[in-house]
Formats: sequence, structure tokens, C-alpha cells
Amino acid sequence: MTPPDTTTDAGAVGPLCRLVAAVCTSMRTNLSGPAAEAVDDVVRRIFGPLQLAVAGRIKSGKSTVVNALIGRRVSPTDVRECTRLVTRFRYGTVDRVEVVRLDGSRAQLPYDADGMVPADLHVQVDDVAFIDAYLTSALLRDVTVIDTPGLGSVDSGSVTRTRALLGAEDLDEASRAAIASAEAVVFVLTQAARADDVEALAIFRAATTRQASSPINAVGVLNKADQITAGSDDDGGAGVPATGADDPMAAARSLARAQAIALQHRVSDVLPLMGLVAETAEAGLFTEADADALRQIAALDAAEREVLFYSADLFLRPDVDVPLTARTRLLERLDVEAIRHGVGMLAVDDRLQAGELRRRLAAISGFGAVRDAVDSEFRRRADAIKANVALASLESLAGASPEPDSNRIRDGIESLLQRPEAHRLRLVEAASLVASATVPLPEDLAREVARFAVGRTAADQLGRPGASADELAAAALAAARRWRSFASFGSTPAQSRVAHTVHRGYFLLWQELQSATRS
Ligand SMILES: Nc1nc2c(ncn2[C@@H]2O[C@H](COP(=O)(O)OP(=O)(O)OP(=O)(O)O)[C@@H](O)[C@H]2O)c(=O)[nH]1
Ligand SMILES: [Mg+2]
Repeated sequence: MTPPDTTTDAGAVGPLCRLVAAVCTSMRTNLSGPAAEAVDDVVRRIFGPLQLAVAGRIKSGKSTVVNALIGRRVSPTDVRECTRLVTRFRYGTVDRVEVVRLDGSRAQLPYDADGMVPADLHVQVDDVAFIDAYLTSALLRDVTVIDTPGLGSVDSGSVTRTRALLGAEDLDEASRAAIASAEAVVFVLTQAARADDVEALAIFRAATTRQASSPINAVGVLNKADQITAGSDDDGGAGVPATGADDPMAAARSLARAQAIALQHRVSDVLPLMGLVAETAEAGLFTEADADALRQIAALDAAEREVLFYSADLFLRPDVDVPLTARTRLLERLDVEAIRHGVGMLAVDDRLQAGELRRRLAAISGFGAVRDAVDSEFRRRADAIKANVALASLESLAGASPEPDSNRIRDGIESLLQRPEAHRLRLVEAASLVASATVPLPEDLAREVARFAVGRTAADQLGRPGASADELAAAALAAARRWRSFASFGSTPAQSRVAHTVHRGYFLLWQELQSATRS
């Protein structure tokens, strides 16, 4: 078997992944060449970092969010050819860009002078499958971040858009394949054209495995929060001025809540974000010169200053006593609303230096919550997420393979699922079904199943932080009883199957906790 990718540490590989990998290794010896190779691929992915795709409509700010996550401005955020291609940002000790052609050959390139993936790839774009960009970044050790081409079209209302939304022209085969390998997703949404966002999400789901987009492993980001104005749209009637000095995110937060409810079966939450500010702050692009420019704007006559904040055009009007180059830079790094907030911070304390301004801008950008979601919902749950995706890959491989391979793979899966320690895999699958409302359950039960399926410790799983082992055992037993009666009474056959899985999960956990307290 080809050795797994060793360019990363195996942080994501936990007991469930090891279990699936062991079953793969034992089943592959009886398989024919192509099936064995496909199983090797599954194993390679198990031992690689979590594959996190950033997806969304064209120009929603996907590349900007990618850069903020990586902490470096590497992915181009304007209209250039590589934005139409899938780019995988991977951990590597030597910075390099590899263009992977459809025939599998690779061409190496350096990053451009600005440290970005180069605009000119020196190859026919039609021949390119995707781009692998290697760099050192703490996040990339455990997570490969995949920047995806925008779904849908900016040309709203046109025939092109409708056809594009039907999926036919959205993704070429190579992009589709690269996206299909995603194990978790950040969906970048915007206020504008929300119907497009939702349809983009549906197209993305169609291009991925079922597991790649359920609330278990998908989170939404409401980007361009700085441009979201209350009352300008049906945003739940936030009634808060967009520029409210107290909470610059108030309008965006309210809209994000409404979107989270609308998309509750697709994503775990929708988090408001000023992506551009996050990128600038995280990639260290806010300099003393920028702080100086903000200070100069703060020193302008109040009326003159307010006119600047009306629009990007007015911000760059020629007759203002702050150098145009400095204002252009600010506009590119923060945009008008965040500049206004920066100026507001200086109005309170004009001694703030670039470092502190950067920290405060980062704090209002909403990026902390996005990073936490990636960390706690994806990176730390990677074992369960990856193992479940691997299992789904094996199931579809069984379906696609001729006999006797098909049966052998199915036998392997069956023997895996018989093992008590693999029950968590069934739980994660059940939780995905419930979270995506494929099997509807009352909201409190749905939340319980999700928590139980992906919690890292027994206390996490039972929602009892700080409880003693005895208390946890009692809670597990009580929950097992509750779910057994739910499985038997008052549920549909599909709900009953889920309830049996959850009941058995609690029962196994109770046994485990019992034996732990006895030893
Ligand atoms: N005001 C504002 N602008 C943003 C924000 N996030 C991104 N942008 C800008 O929106 C434009 C598009 O951002 P990209 O990151 O290139 O968007 P994308 O989704 O990758 O675009 P495609 O790959 O072409 O589909 C850029 O000019 C960004 O600077 C934000 O939070 N606020
Ligand atoms: Mg892009």
C-alpha cells in the first residue's frame, strides 16, 4: 500500500479513524486492483488532515475568509483565473505552489512577489485539475483549507444565472471531484441575493458526499457584516442603525440569527463576520502608516469626515487633506464602515497604536467566533467526522464495485459496525440524519443526539461538565432508558431506528463508565 501522507502530523487521527483504517487494511488483501486502490485512497485520507472547504456564491468573500483562517493573504481576492479553480492550502515546510493537471502531472511555481498564489499559472487553465498551495500555518497542520470557485453567478436575474443555478455550468468535473473530497464546510453567505446563497448551498451539497454538509460538520458565515444595514431588507426588523457605535454587528447579528433558523438543517449556526477586517488583522496587514491615516481622518472637521463615510467614491474624493494613496490602502484593507469604526476608536483615545487598533478591529470583526467554530466543531471533532466520511466512501465503493469486491467490502463494513467501539460511527450517522431533518425529531432531542454523537468526553456527550464518574454513569443509564422507550413508543420507523442507535450508544457508554469506576 502507498504510505499515507506524512507531511502533516496525525493530529486528526483518533480511535475511530484507526479502527476504520485497520478494517480497510484487512479487507484490501482480498480485493482486486482497482477496489484495493480505492480503499488505499480512503486510508490515505483518513491519515491526512481534515479537508475543510470554504464554499459559497461568487464574490461572497470565500478567498478573504480563507486568508483570515490561514493568517496570510495567499488566496487572490480579485477576479483572476485561479479564483475559478479549486485551491487546496496544505501544510508544508517549504512554501510552494503546485499546479495539478488533469493528467495528474504537477508543475511547481513559487508564490508571487506579494506572497500570493500567482495569477499566471504558466499552463493552459483548461488542463488544470486544481492547485495545491503549501505553506506553514498552525491551522494547516490539522486542516487542509480548500478555496472553491464561486457557485451561482453575479449576473443576478439573467438567464445565465438560472441555468448556472441548475448546476450544469457551475462546476467542471475537476472542481467537483476536489469539492467532493471535503469533510467539513464553511458556507460563506451574504445579505445580498439570499436566494442565490441558499441555492449555491444546495449545489454544493449535490457535489459532495452526504456527510460533507450537515449541521454536524457545516457552519455558515454571514460575511460582509460591515455592509449589512438594518431595515434595508427583511432582516427580522433589527431596527438598529447599521453604524451603531455600541455594537457594529447588531444588524448583522440579527440577520445571521434569522439565517441560522432558515438553514438549521444545513448548518450548525450562522456567524456574522467582517471578512475583510479579519483578513487584514489576521494577516498582519494593518500598519503604523494605516494607523496614521486613520488618525489624520479623525482630525478632520466632523462634517467633512462624515461625507467621506458615505461611500467608497466619496472616501476617495480628491479635495481632502489626507493623501489619496493612504486612503486607497485603507479602503482596500478595511472598507468604509470599518474605517469609520477605526476612526471612532481614535476619537475616544488618539494614542492608540497600530497593534492595539488591529487587535480592536479584529475583536469587532467577529472572526474569533469563526475560528472557535472551526476549532471546536471541526478540528476537535475530526476523528468522528473523518471516520464517518471514510465509512460513507466505503459504502459507495461497495455500491460501485463489481462482485465479489462489492460483497467483500460490505462484509468488512459489517464486521466493523458489529464492534462496540465502532458504535460511535452509527451515532454520527444518526446525528447527521437528524440534524439535516432527513429523520425529523423534536429540537431538544435533535440537539441531544448531535451532542452525544460528537462530544469528545463522556461529560461532553452527556452535557454534564464537571460531573463525577458515578453521576455520569447514572445519567447515561437514565438516557438509555429514555431512548429505549422512545424507540418503542410513539415514533415512526425511521425515528425508531435512530432511537435504537442512541439507546445502544448510551448503554455502551454506561457499561464503559461502570467498568472505569470499578477498576
Ligand atoms: N466590505 C467588505 N468587503 C469584503 C468582505 N469580505 C470580502 N470583501 C471583498 O469582496 C470582494 C470579493 O472577495 P473574495 O474573497 O475575492 O470573494 P470570493 O468569494 O473568493 O470570490 P470568487 O472566488 O471570485 O467567487 C473582494 O474585493 C473583498 O475584498 C467584507 O467582510 N466586507
Ligand atoms: Mg475566490
